[in-house]
Amino acid sequence: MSSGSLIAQLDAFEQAALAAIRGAADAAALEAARIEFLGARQGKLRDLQALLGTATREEKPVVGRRFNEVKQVVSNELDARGRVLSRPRRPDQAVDVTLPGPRPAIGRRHPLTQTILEFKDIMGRFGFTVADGPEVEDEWHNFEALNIPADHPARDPLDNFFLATAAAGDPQRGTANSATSRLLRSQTSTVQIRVMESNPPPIRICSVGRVYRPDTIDATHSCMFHQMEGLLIAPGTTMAQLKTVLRLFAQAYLGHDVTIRFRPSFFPFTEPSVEVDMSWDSTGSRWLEIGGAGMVDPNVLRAVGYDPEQVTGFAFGLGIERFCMRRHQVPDIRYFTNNDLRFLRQF
Ligand code: FA5
Repeated sequence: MSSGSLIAQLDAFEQAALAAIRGAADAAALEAARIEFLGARQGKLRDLQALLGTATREEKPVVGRRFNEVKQVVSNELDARGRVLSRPRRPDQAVDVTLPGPRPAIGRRHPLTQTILEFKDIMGRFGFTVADGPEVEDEWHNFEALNIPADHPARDPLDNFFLATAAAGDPQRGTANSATSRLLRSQTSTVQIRVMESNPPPIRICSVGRVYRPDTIDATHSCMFHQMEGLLIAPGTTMAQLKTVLRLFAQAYLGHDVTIRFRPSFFPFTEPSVEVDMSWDSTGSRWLEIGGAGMVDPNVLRAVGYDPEQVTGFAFGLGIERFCMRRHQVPDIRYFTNNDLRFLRQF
């Protein structure tokens, strides 16, 4: 082949390649042009390169120079067009105002908050109104009025979070011995006392909130957890009614496959007292304690100014985390406070 026709072929290649590259409307079209003209296996330039061998010794320098030049020009054009296509388009081209906007990420309630709301709802349907009490309590409401005298082991400073905020001049600042000591409440039973102190019977309340205990943390124990207290004071209240309310409550929240069992127990503020367990699943092979309950002790009724000859009542305190764990089969209480979004997004 003469050098003239080889040069002409290179010129024609250059024109066709540049036209295809400049006309590429997007990255895919540009890539197709690259493969067609510069592709290492089937590109047109590769075919022309194969023809270079047919040039004579004298023609080779001219044809070779033109070949390299064409290759360079086409490559540069390819790069330049690539940069243009990857540039962000003008806003009026990029935004289609008729499309719906991006959805904002919507948060959701923490599983324990969901549980608390549902607990209050169920108790409302049972006729219990919601009462509240402070998390920082005095010893009267946390212990004394609940028939837990000063020498009771439950008041051990090592078993409670006492605060170093006792009244000024108190030599026992922040210790359990001080009559003015304050502590983070260890149970929601404190609210029983507050409600009875300021309301005459009959009473039918529930109270949900945080309680604090320096317990060793494990799969079912935390040092900050939630309880729901229930208190019903009315003439003729019986233990059978208490058990029925607890069973109906557990079934309302967990469904009818849950089994509740009662074990005789002791609490200073109820007599008789029971501890309440629930089956962890339908196999019935594992039980988890969910609360304590009993008939309000006459000493408690006296402490709030009620006449135990006139009124009776029952009370219970349930662990909210454990109900929530059972409902969702959460194996470890620590998931609730780890702030792992992969866990929280499941609720
Ligand atoms: C009480 O706190 C009593 N005030 C309950 C009560 C109220 C009895 C009214 C009688 C009348 P107890 O310490 O067992 O009881 O705790 C009640 C429930 O709280 C337990 O059954 C358990 O479900 C939950 N709980 C107790 N300790 C922890 C903890 N460290 N972490 C998570 N949940 C706990």
